[in-house]
Amino acid sequence: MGVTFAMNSWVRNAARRAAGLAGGVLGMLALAFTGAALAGTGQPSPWQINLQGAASPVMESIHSFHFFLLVIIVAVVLLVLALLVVVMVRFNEKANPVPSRTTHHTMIEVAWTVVPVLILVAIAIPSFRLLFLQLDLPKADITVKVTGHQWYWSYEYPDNGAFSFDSLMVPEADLKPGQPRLLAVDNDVVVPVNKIVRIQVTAADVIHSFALPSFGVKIDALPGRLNESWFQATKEGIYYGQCSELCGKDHAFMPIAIRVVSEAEFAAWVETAKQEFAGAPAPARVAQGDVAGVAAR
Ligand SMILES: [Cu+2]
Repeated sequence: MGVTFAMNSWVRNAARRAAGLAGGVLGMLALAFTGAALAGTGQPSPWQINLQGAASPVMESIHSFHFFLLVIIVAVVLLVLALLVVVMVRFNEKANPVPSRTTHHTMIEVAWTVVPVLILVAIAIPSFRLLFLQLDLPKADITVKVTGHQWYWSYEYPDNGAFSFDSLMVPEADLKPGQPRLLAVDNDVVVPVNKIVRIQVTAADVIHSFALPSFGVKIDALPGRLNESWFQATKEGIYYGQCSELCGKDHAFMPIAIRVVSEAEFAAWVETAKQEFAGAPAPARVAQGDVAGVAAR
């Protein structure tokens, strides 16, 4: 019981200074966070240091959760830093030539066990809530089936006439003005704004991963399996993603482009797409072949 944790004035002042510093750092982080969140929705932006801007309820929740974690970790780091400084200044050989021989302090030991547990529980609750939000599918307005191939994506619209098409990256030499390098594709996926889009994701050859940062979607595309997720795009515009599972030599060259349009524009696009993509090989058949292959094994 000999540990002297008396709050003398030096420690009290240091604590006050640390609290001021923590407030300042948190303020700066909040500023950086809002600044970064305003920029770069739909695609990465130069010097981006934060997550891409949110364009779906799930991504908004990911942003809040991310910021919540940032606050906790900054507080923990500052507390540990303050304790280290106190130890270095107050208990170095010169300041404290005869060290205490105390080895245990029940209250402190209970506290440094219980406090981290409480922090973890505080993190776990919103974390599980977020997982459920991502994977517990609401009633969908439309379904898009996504199949990953080496090295492009193909899409099928089972609710809208079951047409399907392949979507390949636009090579750098063919980019039109405004098309981002390594992200633009020849055939965008088109979906209506504010509608709940269920995506069913599979692969025809190796494992890929369908990832769209602004919608908070990242789900593996596995041969012989059908994974599901969803998004609800809240803003019209074009949103880019990339394959996020190392799938071979052109892994970096199979981007995803989703164009979010009004309901009327979507209906018009469906009509032209039905004709444009009539007779295109259905990627579903490839995937079903894989499913049958797995079942037969
Ligand atoms: Cu891939």
